[in-house]
Amino acid sequence: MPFVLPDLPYAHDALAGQGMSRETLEYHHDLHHKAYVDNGNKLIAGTEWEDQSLEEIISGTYQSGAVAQNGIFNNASQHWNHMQFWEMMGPGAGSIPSELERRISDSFGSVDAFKQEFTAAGVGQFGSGWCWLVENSRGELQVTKTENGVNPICTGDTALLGCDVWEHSYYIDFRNKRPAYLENFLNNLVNWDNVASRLNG
Ligand code: MN3
Repeated sequence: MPFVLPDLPYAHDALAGQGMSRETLEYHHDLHHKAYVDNGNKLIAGTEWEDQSLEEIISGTYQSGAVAQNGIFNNASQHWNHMQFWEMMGPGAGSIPSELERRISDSFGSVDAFKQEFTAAGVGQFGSGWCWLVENSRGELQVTKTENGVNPICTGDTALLGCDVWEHSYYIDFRNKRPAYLENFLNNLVNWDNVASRLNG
């Protein structure tokens, strides 16, 4: 199925008071995300992937490991990653729902300890990529990091929270200060209700 660029679930300036400017969202959503959609559609046209779901394209091209599929994988996975990323943020910093807070504390000791591990994963991802809070197949919460467009679909995990640590995500608002961007993301930008809604059980 053709990739479609969704509208942001809020106005471009809705997160400006929380550390993500209108300019960042104009570049990041309207240009970067759109490019993954447009390039992905060009690459899947006329191929075996054309009629597959986005998730099938991501896991199928990743598992094939074929160099010829890299372009399709990269654009499909980045399209999926950004759709999750927009939904995982929101206007107004809400509190963490109690069930999610309990699961985080059970897995990491405390919410603060989770935030430290998540930030360390994002800071420690050399070059472009993502850091994640995932629920694995055993129902455990884990922090992971991935390079470029690789995401939890590739490892069979459920993405609860993901943060884009490509420079285009933070350079306008935070310049080279990736740790400050990650700290602000966790404390001011995350839509914890959305994160909690992704738990499997
Ligand atoms: Mn990005």
